Amino acid sequence: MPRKSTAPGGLAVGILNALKRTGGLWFGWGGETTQHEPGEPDIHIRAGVTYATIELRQVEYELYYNGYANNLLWPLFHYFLRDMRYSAEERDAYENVNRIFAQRLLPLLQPQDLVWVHDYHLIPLGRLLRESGLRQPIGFFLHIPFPNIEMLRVLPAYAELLRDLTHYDVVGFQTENDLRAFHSGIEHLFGHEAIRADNRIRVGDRLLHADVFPIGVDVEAIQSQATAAMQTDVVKRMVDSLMSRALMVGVDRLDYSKGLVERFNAYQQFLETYPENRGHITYIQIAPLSRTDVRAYANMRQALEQVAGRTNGRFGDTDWTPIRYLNRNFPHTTLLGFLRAANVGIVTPLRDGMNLVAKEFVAAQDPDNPGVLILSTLAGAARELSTALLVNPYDTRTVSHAMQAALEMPLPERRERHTAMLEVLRRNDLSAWARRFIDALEQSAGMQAHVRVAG
Ligand code: GDG
Repeated sequence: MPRKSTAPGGLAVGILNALKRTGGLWFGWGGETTQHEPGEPDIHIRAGVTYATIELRQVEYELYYNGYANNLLWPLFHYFLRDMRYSAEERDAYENVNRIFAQRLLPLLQPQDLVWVHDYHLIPLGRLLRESGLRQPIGFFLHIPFPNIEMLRVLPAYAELLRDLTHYDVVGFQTENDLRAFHSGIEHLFGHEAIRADNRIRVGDRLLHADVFPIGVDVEAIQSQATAAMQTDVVKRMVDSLMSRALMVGVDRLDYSKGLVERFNAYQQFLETYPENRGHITYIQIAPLSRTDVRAYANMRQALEQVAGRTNGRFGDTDWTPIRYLNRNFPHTTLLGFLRAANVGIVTPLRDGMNLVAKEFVAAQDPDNPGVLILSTLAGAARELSTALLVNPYDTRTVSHAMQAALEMPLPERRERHTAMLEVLRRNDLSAWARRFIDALEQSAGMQAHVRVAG
């Protein structure tokens, strides 16, 4: 569970909402560090969910969280080799912290519980739980992309990582691409015959179900929250401040994978190429700080401040600021209000497992007068949201043209594109996603049970 002070990422937003419906136990790092050996989990109950959170020792926070998880696995899985750093000490910490997690989680589990492990910080957890004698089904869902074997092989412990994944009963990915990449690793390690036609993988005496489970959003809740948010002071003040200018909005955790530098450059190009828009559009970029202790993030932050400053310095006027760039965390419902108010939603990650903001933007629109989504082909969401304006985020010239096309798009076309996307979102919303995964997990053991979540 994230600290209150940090921006909630997609993982927390997605699973917490799903868990509130099924009930169950959430187990994970509470976001606090300590100088001592972490004690017993802190347990509290809220809205039908039991939260069991543990602390990390400061040194483990450095080596495990900042180090192995966010300085190695995150960049590697997003194909950013330049930002990746490997250290054997960090690898030991990754194993150790997962072992502590397994030890602390075990006593909280009941025999009929299903266990659903989330994301790259916890890949070894399934094996460690099994080694401690846990028998019930354990599933794993990867929120970020999975790299092809040619990329994964860069990791010294790539074989162990792949083997760890085979200890789960169900392994879920966001897209077909990620599943195929996983297959490439399995094939490399265990041979082609390990992959069976029915999405099962056989390794030794274990049979696991590896499949695609694209995460969704709660469409109805977003629609009503976004509509209500339009009446709040903070959203009204923002809308008034536009003085009838068009609005483009981006909402991203401040992360190099989100393509913000390229996006800012594209916006600058757009103002150059289409000067008639100067003074008539405002671009609000909300980018709450994340992982501030990781060096690659500090470098990117500096680059962004430079481009934003340059654009505002060059094109701005006494009564117009082209980019409003905010490193602030807003309440989620306020963000939904901003998204609804926008004529253009801009989501251009260089690589992204799914990207919930793209889906939230679509769900938040007024169906009678929807805004236009510009979406990167390198976001998992592009597979489902195929009627967005799809762009390659590195191609800043094309992105700048897409901004113009979005602003000029006639209402019937906007509606048509939006209706198609909304339909896709409704078909595979957040509860459908969680249900499908849990069904797969239950089938793996033919049992009905409570859900326990480690995230
Ligand atoms: C990972 C994967 C995958 C953003 N700023 C604020 C805020 N947010 C919310 C957004 C959205 C969530 O955080 C971000 O989700 P994303 O999917 O866009 O990105 P990641 O954090 O990288 O999430 C991603 C996701 O997991 C789920 O599987 O889609 O690919 O990288 O809901 O609205 N929320 C609040 N204040 C903010 O300032 N309250």
